[in-house]
Amino acid sequence: MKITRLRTQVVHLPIDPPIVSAIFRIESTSCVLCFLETDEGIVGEALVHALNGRRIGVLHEMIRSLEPLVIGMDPTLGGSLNARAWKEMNYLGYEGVTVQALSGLDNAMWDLRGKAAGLNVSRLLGAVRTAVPVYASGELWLSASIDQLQRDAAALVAKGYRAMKTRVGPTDPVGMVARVRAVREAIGPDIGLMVDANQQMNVAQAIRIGRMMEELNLAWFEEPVVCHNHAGEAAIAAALDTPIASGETVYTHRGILRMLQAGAADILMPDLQRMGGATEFLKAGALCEAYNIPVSSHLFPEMSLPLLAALPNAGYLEHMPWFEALYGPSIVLDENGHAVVPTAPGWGTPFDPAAIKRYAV
Ligand code: SMN
Ligand code: MG
Repeated sequence: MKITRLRTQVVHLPIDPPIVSAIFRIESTSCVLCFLETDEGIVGEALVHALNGRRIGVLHEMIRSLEPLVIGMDPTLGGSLNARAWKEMNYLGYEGVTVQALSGLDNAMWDLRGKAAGLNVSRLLGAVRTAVPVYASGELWLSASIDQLQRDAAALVAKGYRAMKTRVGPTDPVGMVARVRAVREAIGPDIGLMVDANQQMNVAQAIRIGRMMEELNLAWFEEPVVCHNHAGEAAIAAALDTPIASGETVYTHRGILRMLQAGAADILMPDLQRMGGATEFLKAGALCEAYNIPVSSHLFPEMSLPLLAALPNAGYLEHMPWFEALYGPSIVLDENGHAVVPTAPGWGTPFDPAAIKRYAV
């Protein structure tokens, strides 16, 4: 089998109503859909995204520039892609748009490999499980009132979720903790609850607010401080009983390795796009295993689910529902509130062609 063409399609997905975290107001996400076509008619699919439609053109252009790396390649012999991509990317560097673009090609290649073998990516890798613990991440934003937080949290439990994440900011610690407490009261003691500060606190603020939240029995306190401050993250992790989660903003397995070496967090959450695709995500997962650190995914639930199913040290799948506009209802919960791993070949969750037409730019 040989790859004959990289086809790309930009789509624009509105997020309505807009959502607010400590770092962003988000009104939409745009995606570059990547399709690797082959001489056997099998097509590998993946997506790469950019918030609020900003710089999606840059990402698209970068992806297009990598097409020569895959033309003529047999996807089941595609292990040289990354080594050749690093040479290509040397001048622009190994963080940012270069690596994010590579993720589109690498992830489409993994879809092709699964489809060529007739196996879901999870089973191609030798799956550890058929369902993965999942948390709801698409609600409970800073834009919600306390009443709405409680209503939305209760509704998530009613839908079958056994865990969910809310957001916090650095201002008004007492008010902020009251919001998290309100969610805890709405869901009871047995549902997992995470909070995410999106890097907007300093170390002292994070330790103070973290101590105020200890009694709420959080599953984790995420990205308390700026993503480069691994020493600060480590100080917060040492000061609090609540586990610290971080890692969504670092690049490739080397970024994850630096965090592990610094003892930056109790739970690492590599982002499939910032890793540079599944090949790097799996390396990051293995490094975390060596450090006895659980791995949770960041965004991209449809592609992250089969990967977490194959990691012995998998933690929670983040269920961010934005991409369901393209796939249809993609994350199915079982009776334990875990996400059922698809069994169809490749990622096992194909794009809906009608949805692509609807959202095409
Ligand atoms: C997040 C990341 C990107 C966009 C919105 C929210 C957040 C998360 O950090 O972890 O989901
Ligand atoms: Mg986060």
